[in-house]
Amino acid sequence: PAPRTVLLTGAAGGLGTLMRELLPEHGYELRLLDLRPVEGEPDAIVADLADRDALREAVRGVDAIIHLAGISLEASFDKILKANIEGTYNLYEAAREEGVGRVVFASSNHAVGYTPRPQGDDPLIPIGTPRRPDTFYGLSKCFGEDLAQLYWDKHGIETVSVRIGSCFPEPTSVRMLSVWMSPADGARLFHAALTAENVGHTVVHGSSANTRLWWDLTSARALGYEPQDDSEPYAAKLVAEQGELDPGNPAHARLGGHFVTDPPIWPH
Ligand code: NAI
Ligand code: 15L
Repeated sequence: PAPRTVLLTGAAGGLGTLMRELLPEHGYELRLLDLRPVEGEPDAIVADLADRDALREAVRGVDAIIHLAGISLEASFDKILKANIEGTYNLYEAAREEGVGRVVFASSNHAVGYTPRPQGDDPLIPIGTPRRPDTFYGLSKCFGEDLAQLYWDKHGIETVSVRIGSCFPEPTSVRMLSVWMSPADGARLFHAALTAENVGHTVVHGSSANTRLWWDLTSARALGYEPQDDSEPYAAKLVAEQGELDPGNPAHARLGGHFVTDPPIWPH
C-alpha cells in the first residue's frame, strides 16, 4: 500500500516549511521533527539527530521518512560529521530497528558539484556522472547516498536519493535558472519517490522542466515524476540584473556554482 504517514525531518527549515504546506495535498499525514521548534506546530518533535532514542520513537509506526534535517550549506568538517554523517546514520538505524521500509533522502547537486556544467550543445549531466563533491557538505551527501545503498543491499530499506538543485519559491540567480525545482514540483517529486514501486536505491536529479536544464531527469521521470514548471519566465529579469553566466569564471563553469570557489571553512 502507498505510504500515508510520513516523518518529515528538518520540518522547521526552508524546504521543510514548503513541504509542510504542499505534501498534505498529495494525501500525506506528516509527523514533524527538527532541532528547533516548528512554528505553529506544537506537536512537532524537537530533537537532535544525535539523539538515537528520540529518533527511534519518532520513526515508530510511520510508513516512510523524508529526511531533510541537517546542515544545508558548507560548514566545518566536525559540524558536518555530527549532523549530516552521524545524524543520517542514526536515522537509518532507527528506521531499521523500527521496520520503516522507505526513505526519501535530500541529497544535493553539491555531491557532484565539480562536474562541468553543459555548454552549447553538450549533453545533459547523466545520473551516473562520477561523484565530485565540492565541499564537506557535498561529501556528506555522497555518504548519505552510499549509506542508502548499503541499507538497501543489506537490510532491504528502499531509498530515493534526490539530488536537489535549488528548491526555493523563485530562482534568485542565473545559475538557479538551470537547477531550480519549484516547490510544487518538489512535492510532486517527493510524492513520486514515496509511491513508486521497487525503487531499491534510486538516485534522481531534482529540478523542474527548465528550458536551461543542466542535468538529466530520466530517472526521476521513471518514478512517475512529471514536472510542471520551468524557470524561464524568471530569466529576463535575472539576466538583466546579473548578466549571462561567464564560462571563464570558475564559479559559473561547474554545477555547484560558488560552492566550488568559496574558501574552505577552517579550522575544524
Ligand atoms: P535548512 O537549513 O533551511 O533546513 C534544515 C533543517 O534541519 C533546519 O530547520 C535545522 O534546524 C534542521 N537540523 C539541522 N541539524 C539538525 C540536527 N542535528 N537534528 C535535527 N534537525 C537538524 O535547509 P533546507 O534548504 O530546508 O534544506 C533541507 C534539506 O535539503 C537539507 O538536507 C539540504 O542539504 C537539502 N537540500 C536543499 C536544497 C534547497 O534548494 N533548499 C538543495 C539541495 C539539498
Ligand atoms: C544546496 O544544497 C543548499 O542546501 C541550498 O541552500 C542551495 O544552496 C542549493 O544547494 C544550490 O545549489 O542552489
